Amino acid sequence: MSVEVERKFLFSADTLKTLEEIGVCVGQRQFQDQYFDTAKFDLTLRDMWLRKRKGCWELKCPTTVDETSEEKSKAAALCTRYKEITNLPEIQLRVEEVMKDVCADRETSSSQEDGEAWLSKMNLVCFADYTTVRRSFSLEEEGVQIDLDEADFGYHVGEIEVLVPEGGDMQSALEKIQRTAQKLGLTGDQRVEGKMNVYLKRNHPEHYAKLLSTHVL
Ligand code: V4E
Repeated sequence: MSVEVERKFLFSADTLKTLEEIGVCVGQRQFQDQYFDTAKFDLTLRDMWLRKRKGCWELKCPTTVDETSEEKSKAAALCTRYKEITNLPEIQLRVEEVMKDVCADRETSSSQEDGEAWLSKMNLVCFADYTTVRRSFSLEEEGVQIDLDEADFGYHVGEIEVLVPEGGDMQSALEKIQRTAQKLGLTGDQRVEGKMNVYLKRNHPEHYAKLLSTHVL
């Protein structure tokens, strides 16, 4: 399991020009994301994001932040950190833990479920469905990837991303992101909204408001 550390940014034609000068475009791809939760938002209110992308399941969960002074820096506050789980039985176990109180009558382990029966068993339904065109760039800085995303609902956002193996060097990842942000000339000191914020605000304002009021978004 790895931890994804990332900083989002708004990009312009100038950012793209800089990126083409300092990095190498390593590809463009398109993918559909479908996100799942219960009608009461049991997962997302815990900042857990279950999605299916290109036929694969992924669960993003919060990490416990190491409270060193460096990690309390302004630059670190612009970054998010999430554990990324891609192993389906482990995803099902994590979801099951959350649903313990919600679904009283589960008898078998969800890892033995066929197909997607586990979704209905845990009352999970799709609440967001969108497609992204992503251009990815790599830099000389080792392990840094930059993605420029264009979502089909008209929102564009970039992200600087470093994957840290569990227990790996978080500080070095934050520094790599900070150096990359400087190279790109990013000056903003506010967190930039992700695709999901904008999608929910437009399509599911009640869900969005709940996430805001519980400080998940
Ligand atoms: C973690 C999260 C959500 C799930 C989507 O995560 P995100 O990184 O925005 O999506 P995407 O498509 O870029 O995934 P990738 O390909 O990088 O894995 S939706 C909301 N969150 C929480 C969250 C937050 N609180 N603040 C910010 C700035 N982003 C996400």
